[in-house]
Amino acid sequence: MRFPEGFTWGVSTSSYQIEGAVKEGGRGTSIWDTFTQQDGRATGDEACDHYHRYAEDVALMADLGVDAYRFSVAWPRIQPEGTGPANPEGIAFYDRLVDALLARDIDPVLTLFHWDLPQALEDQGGWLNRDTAYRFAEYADLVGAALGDRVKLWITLNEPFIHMTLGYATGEHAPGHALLFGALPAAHHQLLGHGLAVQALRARTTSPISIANNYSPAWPQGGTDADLAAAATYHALHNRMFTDPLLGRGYPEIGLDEEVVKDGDLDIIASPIDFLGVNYYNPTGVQAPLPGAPLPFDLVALDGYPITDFGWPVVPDGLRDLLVGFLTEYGDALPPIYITESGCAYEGVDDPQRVAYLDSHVNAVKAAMAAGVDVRGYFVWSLLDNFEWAEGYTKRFGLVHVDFDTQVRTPKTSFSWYRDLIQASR
Ligand code: GBH
Repeated sequence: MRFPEGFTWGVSTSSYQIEGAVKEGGRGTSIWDTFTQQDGRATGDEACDHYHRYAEDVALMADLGVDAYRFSVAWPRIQPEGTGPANPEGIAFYDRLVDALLARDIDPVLTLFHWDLPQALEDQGGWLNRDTAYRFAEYADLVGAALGDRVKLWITLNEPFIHMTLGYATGEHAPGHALLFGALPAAHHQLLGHGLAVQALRARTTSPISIANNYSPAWPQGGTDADLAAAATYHALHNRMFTDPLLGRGYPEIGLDEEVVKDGDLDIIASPIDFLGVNYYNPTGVQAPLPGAPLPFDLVALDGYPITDFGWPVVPDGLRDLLVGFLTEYGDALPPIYITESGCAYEGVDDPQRVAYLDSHVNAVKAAMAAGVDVRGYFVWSLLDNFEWAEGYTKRFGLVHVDFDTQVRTPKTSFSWYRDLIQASR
């Protein structure tokens, strides 16, 4: 089976991971600036210097032959303090980027929030504060007003589950709170902000609008009822919590405090979306917790699979199962799907493991499509090696190698492979 005509091949990045220039263009401070200033951590101060080198990066994408580029807007470039009118210099940067893409026939796919919250909003409680949802809608309106005529697909949030978990439950990411289940309001407020932003954007654009979720099939390790129940609980938390309410089904039972969810919130969250953005890396192994453990599940490594430089298992079947599972779970309520991130960390400019990884995952998408899932596009994470959050610059996900001393870009073996795949599927 060939990919249908009009299937979108793309690459993804995010603002804090590539832009650098954190003090330029009137940009305010984000939670990631604050977080990385501690304990000698790597920072995104320079990252890939994309803020200055975007034209070179767009030229690389034109060579690659992609149909679309998914990037994110840094909220603190648009509203340095998280509120108030748009900063013209911030808008101007994304204006230039969008026009450069369109000039090369590359569709701009814009994510409004990929984790770099203005620090001023974190000072008011960040996503634990319900107000942040309303601030987010105002920000969405400003970006919509500026770019609504040219962006081809809109994505409100990137991976609210991961942002809640690593940012608010374990503290591995900014803003660094370790609240365990106390983090759940950060999920609800992100989803509320998503719904409000969808409504704001509708007035500004006719382009499709959605969200990009991280999905991980919960694979029970061990066959006891308790193992199956633990896997179901993890599935509800990681996957269903960020999908059921979008599709009008309300929240699964995951212990979200009833007082956090106000009357009318679920209607706002269920504002119709035009597609579902799916970021997939790997399934999660789940077992019953030991007696007295703090969480209702125990996450365990999946044995028997190759692993990437990050230690994550390579499981293309997980992607096929995930997509086919959506069809079973949501049926007619399931909108078309874009794979908004898929990729892996490996060293080297010659990267046959990345080629094998991407090839097997593209085939998993094909298999899901053959089983009836409506997938419209596939975006590789990432165009460039970049700032990999808690791991700094030690994990390389790019199709293009970046020398972080010289900023020299070198296309990898996987870049040529992806270019050939795109050409062959036209
Ligand atoms: C995405 O998050 C982000 O959107 C992106 O910014 C980031 O650079 C990219 O992925 C690569 O990290 O079961 O122990 O093997 C991905 C979130 C969380 C997905 C950890 C994979 C594996 C945990 N990831 N998960 S494990």
